[in-house]
Amino acid sequence: SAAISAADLQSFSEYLKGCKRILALLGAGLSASSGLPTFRGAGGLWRSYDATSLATPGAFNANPGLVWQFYSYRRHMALKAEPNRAHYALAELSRRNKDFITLSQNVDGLSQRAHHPPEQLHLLHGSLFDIKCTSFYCNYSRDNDFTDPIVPALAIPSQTAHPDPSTIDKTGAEASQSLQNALSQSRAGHEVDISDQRNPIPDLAPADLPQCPKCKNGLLRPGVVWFGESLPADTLRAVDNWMEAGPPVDLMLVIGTSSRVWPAAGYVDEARDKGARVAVINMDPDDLPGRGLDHGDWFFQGDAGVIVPEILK
Ligand code: BJW
Repeated sequence: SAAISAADLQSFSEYLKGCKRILALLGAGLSASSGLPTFRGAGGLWRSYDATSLATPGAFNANPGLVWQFYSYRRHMALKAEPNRAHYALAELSRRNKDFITLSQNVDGLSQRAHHPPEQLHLLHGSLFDIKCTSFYCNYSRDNDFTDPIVPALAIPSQTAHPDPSTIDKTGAEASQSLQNALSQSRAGHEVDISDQRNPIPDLAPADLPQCPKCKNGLLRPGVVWFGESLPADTLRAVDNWMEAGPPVDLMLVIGTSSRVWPAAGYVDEARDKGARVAVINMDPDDLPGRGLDHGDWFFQGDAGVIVPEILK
């Protein structure tokens, strides 16, 4: 890519050859070239909502139907998207180097679908496809649920146009009919984006949303980490163990993240304190991690989908 200077590419490649312990932090920009919108900046809107304003327990409690429509749309889009060359390049580097771990803030499942070795992939913010009960007293959860839509009422219009009869019960069929009516301005037979601003967002009753099969009392929710919630304890522990275990960290890759969200962003300075040189891959030269760039760091400006496979080659 024209954005990479030959000198930077050469010094990075030379350094990479001698690296043993490598850490990567991934953000939404990695999946931008797979067509998935990021959270901040251009594309950070779902309909009229700021995407980050919906990613809170308060938003879910206030309007679970709205928040479920946001996540149902994101599940659908993620399933339709394909991993890009950067996801594959990172998976390949993991296979070559068992002392390389990746901390992903992404919940879209694209690294897993690019066959990233699971034991080297730590999901800091959970997954859109893990589902858990919201009831404080219930511990129900299930992973890798790719049902789309997860309940009929959450179908987007292109799905309700040709409903799969096997997934629709009576209540669900009624619910999906009402969604279809609510979105009747959409062009029949086309893949209609639920983010289309002309269509009103249907009001969904809690009864139409995913229900817990165990306690039969709580609503289910996506197994992602919302603002104010703790990151998965076992994941944090595994990352800490890796940090503490070995010799110094040689390299920290920071790919497609605005580095605004904690504690994820804090790993960059932690790796730096352990000796790591940092390589940032981002479209925006202002989105630098922690203390910014040091002498000996790299900044590769541009599309991660192009740059990451180029520099890891
Ligand atoms: C490209 C590109 C291309 C585009 N190629 N690049 C310390 C200080 C201040 C606040 C806190 C703190 N510690 C904790 C907090 C509170 C809070 C926080 O960080 N707030 C800040 C925003 C101020 N953190 C938390 O609440 C965390 N929990 C926690 O700390 O618990 C303990 C605690 C609780 C309460 C108080 C104190 C402690 C939880 C954070 C959970 C974040 N969850 C979300 C939603 C997940 C579910 C979902 O997907 O809906 O995670 S928010 C959202 O942001 C999502 C992302 O993973 C995360 C990071 O965003 P990311 O990936 O960086 O995306 P963008 O859009 O921001 O950036 C995209 C980048 O790509 C840009 O730079 C583009 O330029 C670039 N780009 N196209 C390359 N093609």
